[in-house]
Amino acid sequence: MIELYYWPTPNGHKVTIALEEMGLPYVIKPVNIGRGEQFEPAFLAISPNNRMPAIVDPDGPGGAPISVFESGAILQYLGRKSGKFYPVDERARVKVDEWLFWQMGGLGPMAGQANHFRNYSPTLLPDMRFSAYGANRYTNEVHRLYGVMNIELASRDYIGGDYSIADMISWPWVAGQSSAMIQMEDFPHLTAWKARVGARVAVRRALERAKEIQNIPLVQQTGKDLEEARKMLFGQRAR
Ligand SMILES: N[C@@H](CCC(=O)N[C@@H](CS)C(=O)NCC(=O)O)C(=O)O
Repeated sequence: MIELYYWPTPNGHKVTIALEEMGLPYVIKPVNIGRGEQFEPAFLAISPNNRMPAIVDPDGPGGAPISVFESGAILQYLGRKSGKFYPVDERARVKVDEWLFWQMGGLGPMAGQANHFRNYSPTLLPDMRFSAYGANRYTNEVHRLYGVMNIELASRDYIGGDYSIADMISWPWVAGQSSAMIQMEDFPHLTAWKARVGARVAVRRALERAKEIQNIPLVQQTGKDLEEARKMLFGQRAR
């Protein structure tokens, strides 16, 4: 069974959605990023960037185990392994790859920064003058990126072709907290896609799996623990 190193965030949801869609059996190994479990040596051995998600497939190429980190690489690996939602035809695959990398280099990081500047910087760094600039810059960029998706989705039901890992990778960054900062009425085609993908049985199942561990608190919500968790998550430099 594939081991999924996971915490219920948009980047984590991408992989549960893919595993559910592809019908690959998996077991969730929670990585409590608020408690620093991403820095444990056993986890760093499979994910040297101290970020989840990561997977270990005991039945990798040649029947030997393989580990994969970075959600884009994980989805491509699972698509190749299952032969599902990642076309083999080169022209169709290039389309999926374009949107996959677009998400990895654009939508995910920009929405992540927008969430950070909007939700955390005012409380973490009250004396910093630049947080409004950061919030504004990244929120605008998410708005621009949503607009790009909206145009793509005006003429098709899914991103870059048939339903694929390109949809799975972007959906959590449109369906979750990120869309709360955007006027979604500006993007009717994107809104329809969000509902279309969100209605899929496998996507519903993936979000149910998240609930299994959502009861584990990310951080203690008060006092020193919260302070420590935020310092660890938001003040990282090279180790
Ligand atoms: N590019 C990575 C990003 C993963 C990522 O940012 N994961 C966050 C949670 S959403 C994490 O593990 N954070 C732990 C930390 O900041 O130490 C991917 O797509 O897999």
